Amino acid sequence: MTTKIISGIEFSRLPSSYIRDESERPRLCEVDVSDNIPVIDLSCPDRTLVIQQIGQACREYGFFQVINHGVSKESVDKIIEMAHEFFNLPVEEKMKLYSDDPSKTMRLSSSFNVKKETVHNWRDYLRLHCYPLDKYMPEWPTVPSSFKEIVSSYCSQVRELGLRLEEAISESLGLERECVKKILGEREQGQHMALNYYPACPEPELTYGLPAHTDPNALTILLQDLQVAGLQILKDGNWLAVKPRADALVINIGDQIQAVSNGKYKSVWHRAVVNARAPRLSVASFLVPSDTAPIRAPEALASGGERNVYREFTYAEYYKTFWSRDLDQKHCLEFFKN
Ligand SMILES: O=C(O)CCC(=O)C(=O)O
Repeated sequence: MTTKIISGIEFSRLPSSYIRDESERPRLCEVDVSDNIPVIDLSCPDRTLVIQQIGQACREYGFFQVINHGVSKESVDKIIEMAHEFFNLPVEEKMKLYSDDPSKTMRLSSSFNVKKETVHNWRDYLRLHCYPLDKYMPEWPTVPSSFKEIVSSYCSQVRELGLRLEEAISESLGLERECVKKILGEREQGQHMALNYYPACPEPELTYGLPAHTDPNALTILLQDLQVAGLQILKDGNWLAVKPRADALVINIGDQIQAVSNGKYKSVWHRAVVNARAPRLSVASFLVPSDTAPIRAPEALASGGERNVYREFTYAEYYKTFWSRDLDQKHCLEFFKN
């Protein structure tokens, strides 16, 4: 990379280090925009129905949207506005936070894993650890001055939503409500956040914001820019564009829930594409197992005729494997198969 970050820098052509081989390009005209992923209303009083809808979405898509999710509109609006403000800061200001070391608990970086990848991605991102807040907040950015207040409030609300969803996912697998949460480390589960910024791209057909990947964590809660679409998921071998919806958050199953469900729910490939018209922003919140919790499917899902698809591991071990590679290689869970 000639510059370490791309937000705030003018490009008339896509630098060659971002150009994918012809066979790997996004082929944007072939993407399906006719469908949308399931929308689940969490305020529905019929809990059995909600659990059944969640189970079906997890089996068929690995993705769903939630509305009436409990994260306030005020908080959503504020974090989007603040994130734009952050990425519009002068390059020198942002570079004070730059690091390409994935083990850092707060860093601004670019692309995905610049030390491991051969082709770069058209994205800058600020990655934060967010739980426990009192441990990590002191190292968060202090510019814009509202950063800590806005992000901490958003994180707390998203965490509650994530824990509720883990309960519903547990029940949808026929398990006790608390079962999945317990395996992942109960309330000690960690939480990370990526504020993703994809600047307008001079040649969007040649590159990605993020190439196809699955998420290494348990559950992802994504807030999408309303103005600019870019998230696409792989469904039955075709890429499907997820239309941003004003009142919704996008949820996807990560690798850890795939492991805990013994492969019944899939951590689905998804990607972010870029466009020439406008920058795009997304806020991804990740619930992650506590570092030492033994990750394995409960007996109810891996007994009788059903063998355990994955060996037991810890998230610390998994995370190290995930970040030791480029992003769009084979599914990281393949390394943990029995
Ligand atoms: O920006 C998006 O829509 C996708 C973000 C994503 O997949 C990620 O942060 O892992």
